[in-house]
Parts: sequence; C-alpha cells; structure tokens
Amino acid sequence: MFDKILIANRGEIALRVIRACQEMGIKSVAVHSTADADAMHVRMADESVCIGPAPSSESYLSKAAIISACEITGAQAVHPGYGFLSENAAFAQALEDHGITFIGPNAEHIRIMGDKITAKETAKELGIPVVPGSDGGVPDFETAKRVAEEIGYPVIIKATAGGGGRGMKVAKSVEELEIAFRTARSEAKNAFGNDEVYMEKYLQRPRHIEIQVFGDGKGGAVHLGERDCSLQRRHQKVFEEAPGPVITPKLRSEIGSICAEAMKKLKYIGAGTIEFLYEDGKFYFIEMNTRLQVEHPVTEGIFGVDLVREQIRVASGLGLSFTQDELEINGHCIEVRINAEKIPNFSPCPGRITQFHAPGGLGVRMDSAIYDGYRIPPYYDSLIGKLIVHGRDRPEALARLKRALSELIIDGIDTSVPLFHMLLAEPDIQNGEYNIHWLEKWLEKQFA
Ligand code: MV4
Repeated sequence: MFDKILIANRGEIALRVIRACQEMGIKSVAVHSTADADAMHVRMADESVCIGPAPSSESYLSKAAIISACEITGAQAVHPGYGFLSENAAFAQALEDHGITFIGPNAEHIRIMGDKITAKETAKELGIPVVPGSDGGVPDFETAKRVAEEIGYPVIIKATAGGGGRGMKVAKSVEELEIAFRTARSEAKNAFGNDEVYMEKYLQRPRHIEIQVFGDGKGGAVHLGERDCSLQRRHQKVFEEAPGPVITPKLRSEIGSICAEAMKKLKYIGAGTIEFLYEDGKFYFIEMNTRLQVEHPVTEGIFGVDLVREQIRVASGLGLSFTQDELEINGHCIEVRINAEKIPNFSPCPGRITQFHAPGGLGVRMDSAIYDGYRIPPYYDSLIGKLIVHGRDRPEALARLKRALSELIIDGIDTSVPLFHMLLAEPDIQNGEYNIHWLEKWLEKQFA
C-alpha cells in the first residue's frame, strides 16, 4: 500500500480523497494555486505544495508542477479527482514514466474512451448495446445523407473529440442535415482542433442512465448498478439518484452484467462510468468516463462501499474488497449539487461566505470544502458542495432531502438551494417522471 498520496485537485473532491487516505493510514499531500492558499483541502492534508498562479492552466492543469510536487514530497501516487487532469492520458503516462502511480485507469484506456468514435466501436465490440448510427466517422455530406436514410430522421451529429454535450447538432430532415453537418464539422474544428464527426439516430425522450463499474486490472470487474442523472441544465447535472426510478432489478442485472463483462475483457482498472441513454426499456451506450464522478456518493450510499478506498486499493495492486455477489442495494440515495450561482440565469456568484451551517442527522451527508468566512475564488467551477441523502426508499429520501435543505445555511452568496426547494414540490420529481429535457422545459416555464 502507498505511504503517501498527492491529490491533484481542489474543493470537495480533494477533501473526499484526503478522508479516504486518513481512514487507510496514508499520508496526504494537497496541491494548490496561489488563489487557494486558504482552501480547506490545504488545511486538511498532511502537507501542501503551491503549484502555481490562480488560472488552472498554470496550476491544477500543470503536469510538470504536479510531478515536481510528487518528487519534492515523496508521494508515490496521484489521485486526480474529477475534471482537471483526471481523463488526461498524457498525464497518466507521464506519471508512469516517472515511476508514480496514477490512481485511475491506464493511459491507453483513457485514450480509447476520450475519442468518442473509438469508444463507441470498442463498446460495440465488447457487446455493449450502442445507438444505431454511422460506422465510425462521417467524412462528407454524401455519406451523412446515406447514413441518415438508413437509420431514419431525426439524426444527431457528434464530434469524436467532443463529449459531455459539446459539439452536437440535430437534423430532422435532409434539408436540415446539410447545415447541421457543416456546422458540426466547423465547430468541432474550432473547439477541439479535430473536425471528425459521427452520426446517430436522435432519441427524443430518453433518460440519462449511467452504470458504475470497477475493475481490478487483473481481469476481474464488477458493476454497482445505475444512477439516473437525467436532470441536467446545459449538460450540467443538478440532481442525481440511485437506484434509477424506472430501472427494475432485471434491467439492472442485465445491463450491469454486460458492463462488468466488458470491463473484464478490457482488464480495466479502477472506477469507470458507462453512460447510456435509456428509452422504451432499452439501453444505448453513448460514452464512457474513465474517472470517479461527482455523483459517486449516491452509489456509495446504496451499496455501503467507499469507492475512493477501492480506487486506492486496486491502484496499489490489491484486489477489490468485495465481490459482485456481496453487493446489495440498500434503500435510495439522492444528491443535489450546490453551486455558487444566481437563479434564474445560473450566473456564477463567487464571494465571501458569511455563515455556513451543514445539515446533519440520519441519512445526511454533506460533502463540501466551504467554511465560515471562506471566500470563493472566481477562477474555478461553481460547485461548492453536494448534499446527499439516504432513505429506506425513494419517498423517505425525498422527505429527508427537503428537511436537510431547510437546515442548510449558506449566507453571503447566491446558491442553487432555492431551486431544489421548488423542484421538490413538483409532482413529476416526486414521482420520478422525468427525462433529459424535463429540467430545461421546467426552467423555461418557471422563469421565462
Ligand atoms: C444523444 C441524445 C439523443 N440521441 N444522442 C448529450 C451529452 C452527451 N453525453 C450525449 N448527449 C445526448 N446524446 C442521441 N443519439 C441526447 C443527448 C442529450 C442529453 C443526454 C444526456 C443528458 C442530457 C442531455 C441533454 C440534451 C441532449
């Protein structure tokens, strides 16, 4: 087992990893920008190193600075958290070249899943159901037209270098297709420096269901069920839950087994998320994320496992601490993301927190790095906390969420908390009846 781990991240996820290290008897090293000298992760770690100025491009994204920080402190492994360098294959490779363990998948798997066409081809070969569409890239409009006629309109054009919703265009007819195809290509070229695009049948009312997988790197792998993350605004998740309100044990076991078997074939190591669109009882692969996700606590809550602990275990060469048969769902979890944002525009709202009081009690978890008097810097993501509740069933989790939200105090800045009070009053949310378009439509009704 490692003696010392460096956490190449900030905010609540840095605390999350430091906590796992503390429970495992591992020393922790925080890195920070000059803007984060007073941040909680710096205070909580055993040691800290300043790695550069405020802009993340010169600090949290600086591979050289982070590797130097490992050399200086003697950290044997790096946990990247999410975002920043967590899905950067070159970073994973550079660490390996320096004899430092990247706590995550190997560089090759990160690379495969980072290119969305290769990811989809790989998923298909591994027996994972995919959305009907082009075989690989679509090089010209003539090909686009032919593929669209085969699969039928509406179609969606996606950038292979995109992902997370960036660089997509929908076309409902051949007339729309020409514009959509050319715009998608030029936008992809501008945004990613890669104009390769692919095409899929456009699913009109799906849910976003993602399967948590875990590999031991030796051909063993398990799945930890699904999360329903359909409630999103501009591809940012705001509310996530597990299990999914419409996923039956049979559906879960079928898609879960397919995913776990695929990870065994890959000899995948660490945590991964296989993203699907779910419509009319069927799953369609869209992307795979090769990192621990923001919403991992809802999975931890229903299975009672520490996913960061497992990441550290497998990275150090140990096996997983549980088998598939030992995994059993207990109750229901919901997470809401608390952002420093002003409703209704969701404009970032950095500033000083004059008062913070975290909710508590049975089934309540608050992951946050804020504190009384903390000044939220304007340079980074607006996520300032996650409130996660657990109940014996979904109605109990919803009631507990409502109670916990009313206990929570964050003064001095605007947050997304009022939005959740409103959402919880909606019958569709109470009944779990929503899809990927529900939130945006609702926001339009509320605030238009
Ligand atoms: C789709 C789709 C409909 N049909 N693909 C958006 C993010 C990226 N991960 C994939 N996305 C979508 N791909 C097909 N074939 C609709 C979306 C989509 C979406 C997906 C998940 C959550 C929210 C979304 C919001 C708009 C569009």
